Amino acid sequence: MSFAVAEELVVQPTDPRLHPIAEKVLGGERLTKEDGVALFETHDLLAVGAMADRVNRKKNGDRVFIVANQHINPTNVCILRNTCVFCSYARTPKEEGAYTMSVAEAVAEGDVIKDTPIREFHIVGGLHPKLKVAYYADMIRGLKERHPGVEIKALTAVEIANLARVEKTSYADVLQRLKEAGLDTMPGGGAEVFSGEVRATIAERKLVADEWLEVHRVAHGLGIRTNCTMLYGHVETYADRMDHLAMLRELQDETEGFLTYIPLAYHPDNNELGERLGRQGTATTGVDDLKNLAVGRLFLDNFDHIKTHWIMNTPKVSQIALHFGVDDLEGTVVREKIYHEAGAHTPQGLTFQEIIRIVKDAGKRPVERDAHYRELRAW
Ligand code: V47
Ligand code: SF4
Repeated sequence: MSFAVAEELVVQPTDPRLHPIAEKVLGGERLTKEDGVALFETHDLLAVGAMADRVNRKKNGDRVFIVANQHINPTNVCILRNTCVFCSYARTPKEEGAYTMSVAEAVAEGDVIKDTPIREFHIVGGLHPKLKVAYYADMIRGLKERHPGVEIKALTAVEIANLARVEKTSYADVLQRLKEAGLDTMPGGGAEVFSGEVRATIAERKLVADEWLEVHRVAHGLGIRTNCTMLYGHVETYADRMDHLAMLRELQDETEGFLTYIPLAYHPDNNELGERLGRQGTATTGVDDLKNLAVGRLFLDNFDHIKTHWIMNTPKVSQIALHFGVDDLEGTVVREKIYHEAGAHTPQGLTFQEIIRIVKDAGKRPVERDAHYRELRAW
């Protein structure tokens, strides 16, 4: 094929609204929130993907970061059980199906994976009215003793704020004590959508945007890197999505503490919101999933990594996403609970070999990472 033909094949935007945005992307200029809304509104999906792919390749080449990890959800008892109306996982203490693991049980959960050395435990759960910092600190210490070299990503900003409330202390005190026990990084959950109006509808009593951002600011100040998320595909508008992303970008400008951004696709089964919206059985579409990842890559110009959570996006859409600006794939997971309660039909875990295959089959290079995205092995 001649070079001229190859050049012809490079995706050009067919939607004229994307022309000024493409120019900004090519020139390395920061996008506005209005640009982001246009990217969500357009039907020119391939142009959005091509722009995001270009930005990603400049940052990460053909590397895709993978991790042998395991999720541990120590309790589903949550004081917000009746007000986070999108959540299918939480229970009241006496409700059927409520559980709280002992520290020993949670530590024993970490023994399940045998086919590859586990590198990261991801620990999140409900806001238990009685559990204290010592419970989580003992769990972190126990897992680290049993799995030398493992790293711990634990507790969302919402859980940290709840521990501070239960113990009548500051975010910094809670985080410092967990760091001393061995906490390495924090996951990005609980952000949902920052808009006050949306929060009033879907998560009335959850900590507000400024509080969520403050927990992460304090963590970054203590040297704890964190992730961030956005729960999309329910009642939020495109403008709400862009306001949310702008707040994340602003904090990243200030602290440079975020490692990766993960858009989370709303799952409508077995929760009050899905029932209210008449949405059961209708998860987000593949196009919206890909756009959320690509817009994240294009708008969050100060982030190195954009992660697809294959549990929610499916392994197939996640594989395609590797050509839509994504360089980070959620790991082996092992026993996922939160989204499977909400209707996810994906497996509860993938083997490390399956993850490597997904990446290689997409023409990309799998790179096993540690919690700080340092390269451990590449294929
Ligand atoms: O904050 C709850 C979401 C989050 C539903 O940091 C739901 O690497 C969809 O944040 N449909 C917790 N989403 C999980 C999370 C996460 C996941 C994977 C990786 C990382 C990371 C973080 O799950 C909650 C909420 O936004 N969630 N219910 C539901 N029905
Ligand atoms: Fe509790 Fe989190 Fe579910 Fe809200 S989303 S009810 S805080 S477990």
